[in-house]
Amino acid sequence: MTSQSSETQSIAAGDDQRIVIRNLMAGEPGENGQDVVEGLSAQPKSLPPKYFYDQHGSQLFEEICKLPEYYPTRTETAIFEAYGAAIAHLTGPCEIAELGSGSATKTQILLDAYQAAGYPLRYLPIDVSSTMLVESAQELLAKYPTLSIYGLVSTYELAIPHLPPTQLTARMLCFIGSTLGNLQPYECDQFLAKVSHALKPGDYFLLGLDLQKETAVLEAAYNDSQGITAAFNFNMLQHLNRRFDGDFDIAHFSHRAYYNQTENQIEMHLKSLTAQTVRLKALNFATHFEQGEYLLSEISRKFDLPEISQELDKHQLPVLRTFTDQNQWFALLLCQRT
Ligand code: AVI
Repeated sequence: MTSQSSETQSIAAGDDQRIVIRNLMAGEPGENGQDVVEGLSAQPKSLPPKYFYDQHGSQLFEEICKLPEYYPTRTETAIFEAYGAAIAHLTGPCEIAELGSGSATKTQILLDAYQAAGYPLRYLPIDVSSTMLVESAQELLAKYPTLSIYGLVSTYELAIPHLPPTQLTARMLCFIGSTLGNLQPYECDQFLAKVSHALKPGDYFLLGLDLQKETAVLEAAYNDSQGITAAFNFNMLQHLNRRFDGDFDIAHFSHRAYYNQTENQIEMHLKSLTAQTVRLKALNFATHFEQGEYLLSEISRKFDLPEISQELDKHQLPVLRTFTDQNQWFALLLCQRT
């Protein structure tokens, strides 16, 4: 990779310049942990799910996606395989932007469909991990000779208003994997407002959502028999220990995940097994846990199609087509900005 400025970098692939990567986080202050202090001072205690994703947490999440009990990833992948060509046909030529692009595995199914349709290929991946972004971009450039890439190392919030002008006739912004479900309803509303604002009339929004279903299926997906989801949950505490010089002892917590049928959401908690005080020295902060006290580490909302369609309508993002699997466990919604 060759540096053009502190913020913008480009990778030369052979002698063509098919890729630009811009780092929007370069000048950002690091985490100051204020959200940790707020969450641990609240009643009930909670932590922002972004603290799952240090390097180890991201690896554990990749493992979760392959678990037999964790149906969302393979179900969504199957929907992409079945309907990638239909999506390409409906949108016509358009560039594909993806929030939280990661390894871009599912997006490659779309790129294959756009390539097969003879469309120009332009991809705008957005991810907080620059390593992941650069590695997956290099793989894609090698696989698709006509592809051009404009990547942003960024959070969703920062990236959405910083997307570059569209080069093709339209743009499709993808937010897949049901990550929308990890946002509280008010955050979801703010997020959809930003998406709507960033798209032009005629642009597309492709949204992957996990749907409401039998409690047993949902609870098994977050309580896998190999304990990978539990390790993912505990890793949040280990991450905080490292980051803020903390003394969480994971032996004094247990993993709890259950479906809240009133809120239609999986809630993942860390349950304190003893009365204990935990310190985060770098934040000059200590908190006390009662024996049996729960700390909420994540919600994962499960959606109802008519309800989310109404939400999308409210944000000028009506659903053009819904693609789902045989069991109606997961849905890909192709929305078009009005
Ligand atoms: C990233 N997100 C959509 C996952 C989910 O299912 O809510 C995170 C996860 N948490 C536990 N397992 C997977």
